[in-house]
Amino acid sequence: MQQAYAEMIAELSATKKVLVTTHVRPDGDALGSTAAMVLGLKHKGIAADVLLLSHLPTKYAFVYREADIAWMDAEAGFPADFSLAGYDALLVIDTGTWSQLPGLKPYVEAFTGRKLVIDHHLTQEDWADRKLVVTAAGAAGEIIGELLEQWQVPMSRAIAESLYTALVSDTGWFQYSNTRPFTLRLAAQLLEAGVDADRLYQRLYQNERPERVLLQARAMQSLELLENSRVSLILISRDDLAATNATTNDTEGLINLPLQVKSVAVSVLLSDPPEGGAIRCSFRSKGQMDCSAFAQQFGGGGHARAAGAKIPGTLAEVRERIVAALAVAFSAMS
Ligand SMILES: [Mn+2]
Repeated sequence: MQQAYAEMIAELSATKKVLVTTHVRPDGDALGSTAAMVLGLKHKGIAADVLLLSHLPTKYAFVYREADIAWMDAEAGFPADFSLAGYDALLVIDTGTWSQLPGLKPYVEAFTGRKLVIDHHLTQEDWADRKLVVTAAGAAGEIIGELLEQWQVPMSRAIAESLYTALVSDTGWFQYSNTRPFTLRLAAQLLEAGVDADRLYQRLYQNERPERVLLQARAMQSLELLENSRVSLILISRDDLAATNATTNDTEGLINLPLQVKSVAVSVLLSDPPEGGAIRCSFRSKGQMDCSAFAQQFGGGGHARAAGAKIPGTLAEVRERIVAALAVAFSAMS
């Protein structure tokens, strides 16, 4: 594994200008990891630009603002003058699959520079020239933290705050099973570098817009318990979003709420995006069911305990399909 880090560092050291990007709908890990990486590259005298495939989410905008990270936004299409031609390398962080990188593939296929991936997801596709994939890492931020240390980049407060945001976002503030001793050792280093954890906690968890909490209240009214209360199902319709003035981003984290029920082994959230297109399906498990395998039967993927898929159809149709597949999965288990 040390060798894999050394090889990625050698790749990056050979560049003068890198484009850093991450998955669509970036979360705290995606944004914190890319911010820390850009700061690390700049420290090494390497120019780095950021491309986001979605708008910068309001909740995490502070990560980029405070680290003084500029970014291009391709949510509404790629900028007319966008090109990879000026870059020595493309560095994709926190995903390794095209489905998470909408619109990017034609640019990457025409790109003659190095294609690099740093990720912690199980689901991978083979298109990169070099990959640093650590599936044991709770967050991509752990891999970036390790890489920057091996590259001897000093742990500035801005890097530390970015990485702390990455860690706490993907580990549920160190509560989920993906938290490992390394996660906490790195977190300790980040605190020593000056992270204000209380301020970050308030920013991330006590900073909600009322629209989001109203959406939660409405979504929870749709809660169904299936399979002997081992499965929870929440539906979010376009009406729910419209009535509460909430956006798709406001659904983040909602899937965790039913897991507080003791009997619930798997939580499922289906939402109908207001912009149209396939139903977004999210799956969370306490460990009995492999969500990644479950999602793969619908063309999705992810981790064993957290995965997702996009399934075409109406909310009711997709609900039927998911409920039927869950019945099969649970009959195989018991
Ligand atoms: Mn991640």
